[in-house]
Amino acid sequence: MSHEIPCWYMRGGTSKGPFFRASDLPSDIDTRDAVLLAVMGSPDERQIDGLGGAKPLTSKLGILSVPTDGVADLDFLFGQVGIAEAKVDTTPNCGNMLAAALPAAIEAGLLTADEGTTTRRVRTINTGVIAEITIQTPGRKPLYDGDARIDGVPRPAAPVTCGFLDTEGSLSGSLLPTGNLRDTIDGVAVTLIDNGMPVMLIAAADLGVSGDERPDDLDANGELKARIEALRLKAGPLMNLGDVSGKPVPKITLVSKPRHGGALGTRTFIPHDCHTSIGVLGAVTVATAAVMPGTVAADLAEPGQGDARKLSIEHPTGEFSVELGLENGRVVRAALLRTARLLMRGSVPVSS
Ligand code: NQM
Repeated sequence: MSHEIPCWYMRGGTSKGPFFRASDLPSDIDTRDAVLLAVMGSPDERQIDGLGGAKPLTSKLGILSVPTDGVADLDFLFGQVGIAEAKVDTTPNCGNMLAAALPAAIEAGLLTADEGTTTRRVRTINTGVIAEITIQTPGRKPLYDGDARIDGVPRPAAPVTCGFLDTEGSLSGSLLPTGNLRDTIDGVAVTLIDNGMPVMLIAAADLGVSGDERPDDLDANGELKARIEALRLKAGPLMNLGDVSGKPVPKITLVSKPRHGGALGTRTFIPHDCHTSIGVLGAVTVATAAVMPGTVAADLAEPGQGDARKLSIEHPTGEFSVELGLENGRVVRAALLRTARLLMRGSVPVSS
């Protein structure tokens, strides 16, 4: 016997995956995850029997519900689905998939749109981070076509603006979980920081690379990847994340001087594959480190000046602009642009 689960397949920023209404999925978490793994085709390196794209950025999903606590308008549960591993990890945030949550919720009939533009508070329930998201809704329907461009996505689309407050210590408990702007692990200087995403920053040069390599070339460098993983396993407990051997956090960002007029050069591992661009809250966290003198990023960055700054974080397919609001030297707000698109609406058959 099989039944069908309604599904909206969305691109959010530089990631994509299916979105579901929580009410359409089993309420028992183990049963729900078994269904989601079958839908995505995991565990299997090719995810050949499911919707997953066999890469971390395309093995993601979102689960939506409407909260009644008045704090947020929409709850978004992000799932990072293991590819070869039978695991749905709902621990971390994903700002890219978050960009698709509001249009998906309107498509799914969970929320109604305003005329013209629609702004709602979307809570990522993985960590409790709340973002104010604005999308275009002429005729009270999400508009996907438009002129906004983000690097890492070939075609322009309608803008999705995302504003974040209170992202400090999303999973690590505080912005600098060790209390230090820099630490040393195995003789390597690192900054351990979490402003929405736990990230270990390392100067690329300290690991013998320039930080300008193509992701494929970095992925092919087994020695570098082994070194990064050894450092990451030690960073995990220092960042209050415990044993991170099976976890997708912390991410690792190799930083270098900007080469294209931006604020900082980056190559980010998420955590085992090199990102073709950079994650959203990863970029917010890296930009935050860049404006904090004493971090390994600040040494190399061109961070600008003042309480309202726009930092262009360079990455393998272009740049990611993050607007930061500072008060007394502390980052208190972040804003950025994404785009999102409905790729398919339908239902997935599930054996029961
Ligand atoms: O940092 C990739 C992505 C992400 C996460 C990752 C993200 C974020 O590009 O908020 O968006 O770091 O695994 O979707």
